[in-house]
Amino acid sequence: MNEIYEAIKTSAIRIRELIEYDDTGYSSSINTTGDTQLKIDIKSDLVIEEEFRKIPSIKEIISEEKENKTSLHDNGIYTIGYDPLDGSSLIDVDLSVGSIFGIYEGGSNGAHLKAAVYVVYGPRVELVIAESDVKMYRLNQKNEFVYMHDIKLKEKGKLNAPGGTQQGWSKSHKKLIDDIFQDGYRLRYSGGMVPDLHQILLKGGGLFSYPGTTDVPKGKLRMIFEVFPFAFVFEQAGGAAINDKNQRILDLVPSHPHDTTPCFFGSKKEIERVMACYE
Ligand code: P6P
Repeated sequence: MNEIYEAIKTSAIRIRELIEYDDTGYSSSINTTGDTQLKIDIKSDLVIEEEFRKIPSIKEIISEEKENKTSLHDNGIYTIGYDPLDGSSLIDVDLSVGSIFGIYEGGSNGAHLKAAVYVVYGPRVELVIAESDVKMYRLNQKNEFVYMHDIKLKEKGKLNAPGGTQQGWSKSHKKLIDDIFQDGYRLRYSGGMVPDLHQILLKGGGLFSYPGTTDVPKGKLRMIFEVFPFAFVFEQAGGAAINDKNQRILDLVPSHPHDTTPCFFGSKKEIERVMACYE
């Protein structure tokens, strides 16, 4: 697994260069989810694929920027689902973005996840690796990722990150979000899943929600390369992650590589409130 982490670190350093200096204009292509691809989306995807091709233990990759799986090594054991540059449209307004990786073995359902990694490209570049625990690293001036500390969620937090088009929320979801704000939680939502979840993890907890809405009933966030990896991180950090049927996210089975799900990530107490709301 360490050779995979090293490849992700190398990719992160190369992608950080693209973010700072490359063209963030739109390409002429559209990805499977229907997003118009930025040139930087495609370049970041190629960087990661190039680094992963060097690793014999990687059997195949599933990228948000590609329609189908890509086989790398017949004798490999890991499937890596990844979003090379999540929230890339935020680069043009100089907000933080990220890369997300799920490392699976024997399939690409939540239950097959063995580790999760994400990178935040913000004022600093930080990398988080979740296995049995959650460890955070920060890029130094010598382009080394230095271990900073473990990440643990408190039972109850203070931040509320409500995603999705509000006019499309159900009445019960709107009441859940309003009640949480009535209890004094602070609004923290940038539209970038990686920095928004990283903030909740570092600040001890809260709730990130991206529900099903009238415009996207199954939610917007993709299971294999966005939702499963962060569900793994939140559980290993002492929190929880469920869908709108009170099912554990990591028990879900995607119907196709780009399948989405409504999702709630948070500290234990906040997830209990979601469960009561969606009972
Ligand atoms: P909305 C970015 O495009 C993204 O996929 C996630 O990073 C983010 O959480 C979500 O979409 C934001 O979606 O509908 O709130 O703009």
